[in-house]
Amino acid sequence: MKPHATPFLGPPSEFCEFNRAKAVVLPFGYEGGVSYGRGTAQAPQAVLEASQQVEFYDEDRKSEIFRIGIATIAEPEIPEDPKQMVAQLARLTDDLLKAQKFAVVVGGDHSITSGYIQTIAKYYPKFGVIQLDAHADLRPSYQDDLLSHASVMARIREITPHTLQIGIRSMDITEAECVQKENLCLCTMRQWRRGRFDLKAALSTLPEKVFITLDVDVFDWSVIASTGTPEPGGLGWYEALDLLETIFTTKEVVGCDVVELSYQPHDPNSPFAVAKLIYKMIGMKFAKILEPTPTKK
Ligand SMILES: [Mn+2]
Repeated sequence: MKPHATPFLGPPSEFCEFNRAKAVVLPFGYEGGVSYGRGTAQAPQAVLEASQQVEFYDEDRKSEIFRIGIATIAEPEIPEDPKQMVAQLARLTDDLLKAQKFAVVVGGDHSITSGYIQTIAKYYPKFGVIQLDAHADLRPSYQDDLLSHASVMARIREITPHTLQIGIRSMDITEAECVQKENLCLCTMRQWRRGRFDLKAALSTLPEKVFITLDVDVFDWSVIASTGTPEPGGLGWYEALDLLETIFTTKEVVGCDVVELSYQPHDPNSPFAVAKLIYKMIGMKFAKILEPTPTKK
């Protein structure tokens, strides 16, 4: 696979070599399904550029996470047609899983997740999907589009019934009925904030292997402001990191994507936060093998 000209983080070149990398960042800025704000097509490039400013050393891991090897794939030409786009991402992620990489896909709008999930289903007969998102994304279809970003969890639930949705604060009545009728494990942002959600208990109902799909609109605007369909009142930075840490230490995370960032030239903070988040998640994934980097006293 062709390496990206701006590798994630910009570490010394031997650490972004594909063969030795344990993690791979795949930029995939598909924007076909965005219904409100635009700018997701340029988001992966903005994240890669912002990532050059992220410190190599991570104070939580007490380690330079990049040493496990993080390769970055050149962004492909993405077809406009949603079906072809999903098939393309399924092929690309298949190549990465075949090579036993932990692949982080950087979107792009949320419709791309269907492609990655098809691959996960091929490799793992039983897996769960944890969605961090402001929106339930459970509409059977949206604007006659089955592959719309507003329907992504409906599509995923056709592949696996094991889903957990956290941070939700926007849904229509059909989605609310679906949650009720199918008894879905969904934690609204308000339930989360009131401390009425037992995350560990919810995680224990999921299979051991899980995929995390993180829509950046789950965050509060003070963390990430630039997203296609913003909703007030989301997760704080440390709150999200603690939540993710619990997932990564309780389950085997087999893949993840970060979607719906929108590139806005006046906002350098949002892509930087996404870059740092991705670095932290890679650190969580490989926490057990990361050696603490010696620091001078
Ligand atoms: Mn969303």
